[in-house]
Amino acid sequence: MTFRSGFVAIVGRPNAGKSTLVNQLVGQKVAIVSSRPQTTRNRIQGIVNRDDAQVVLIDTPGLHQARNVLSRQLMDEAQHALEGVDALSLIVDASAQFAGGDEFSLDWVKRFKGPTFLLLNKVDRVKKPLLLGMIEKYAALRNFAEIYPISALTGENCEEMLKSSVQYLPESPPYFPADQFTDQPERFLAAELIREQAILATRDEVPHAIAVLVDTFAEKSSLMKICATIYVEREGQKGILIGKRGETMKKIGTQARQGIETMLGTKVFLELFVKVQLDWRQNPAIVRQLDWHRQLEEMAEAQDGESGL
Ligand SMILES: Nc1nc2c(ncn2[C@@H]2O[C@H](COP(=O)(O)OP(=O)(O)OP(=O)(O)O)[C@@H](O)[C@H]2O)c(=O)[nH]1
Ligand SMILES: [Mg+2]
Repeated sequence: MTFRSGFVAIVGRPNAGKSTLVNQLVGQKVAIVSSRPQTTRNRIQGIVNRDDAQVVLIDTPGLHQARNVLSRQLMDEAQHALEGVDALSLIVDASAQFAGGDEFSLDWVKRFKGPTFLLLNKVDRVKKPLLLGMIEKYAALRNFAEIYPISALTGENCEEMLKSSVQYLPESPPYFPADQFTDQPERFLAAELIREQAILATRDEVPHAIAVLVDTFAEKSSLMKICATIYVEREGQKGILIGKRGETMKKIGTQARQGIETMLGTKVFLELFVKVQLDWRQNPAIVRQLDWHRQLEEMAEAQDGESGL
């Protein structure tokens, strides 16, 4: 039997369902999901193992026109995700009207010269007779390798689409051990699970102004002790996060702790702080700290320095 392995980047507008799709195919929660656009802030690998293939999916921040330091970093992340991939999947929300953002995404993916799939997502919300027209419209816009209507939420047609993308991967042994499902270290996934709950508990502009950094991640006898700081940009946002008599924070803490316990498979002691960092999305030093690929590189360099390498 031929074994194929390779990398497939998933790109598309914010909220199109990229992270939902990666979680659906991996069968594990690799990336956080929310109904607000611009949830994902880093490229994250989700590893799918099949008998005849290993597909490394790369979830990315949504494609949009960058307006601040943070969104420029998000777009850099999307660009990085294209490096060395074997195939690209452009995912669009088929339940929404075609708009300027879709034009922008179609234009953006032109920079990738390899096989490109078009995924018409959220078909659980689309009347089936409309799909044919959509497929014809996209097929006329670009020479896509394949076009698949899917539902990342229900899983409809996802396995078929995955099987088809395997055909575009080279013959190769797997890149990762079969029990590994992501490249994102647990410490950063924990921060994301906290951010997910903070997004869920707030509205309007607050979700975009939230950043989470883990300060302590230490195993203490039979449990994991995690201290994290939730950053917002304004005093008012801090008030919203904390809520009446601290109720909102309490809820965020409880839900996030449960999610982290499921991920780690151990008991967790979680301590959360909230801090205001004025306009952090415009602050390159803070934005850089959210880039965990860079944080890991810096940690490795510091260690090499210590060991005299
Ligand atoms: N009905 C339906 N909803 C979906 C589907 N896929 C995703 N969603 C919903 O769409 C919203 C956005 O999903 P995400 O997976 O966070 O989207 P994303 O593309 O990763 O978004 P960003 O990280 O912001 O770029 C969530 O509320 C999902 O539940 C689908 O197939 N059907
Ligand atoms: Mg996402």
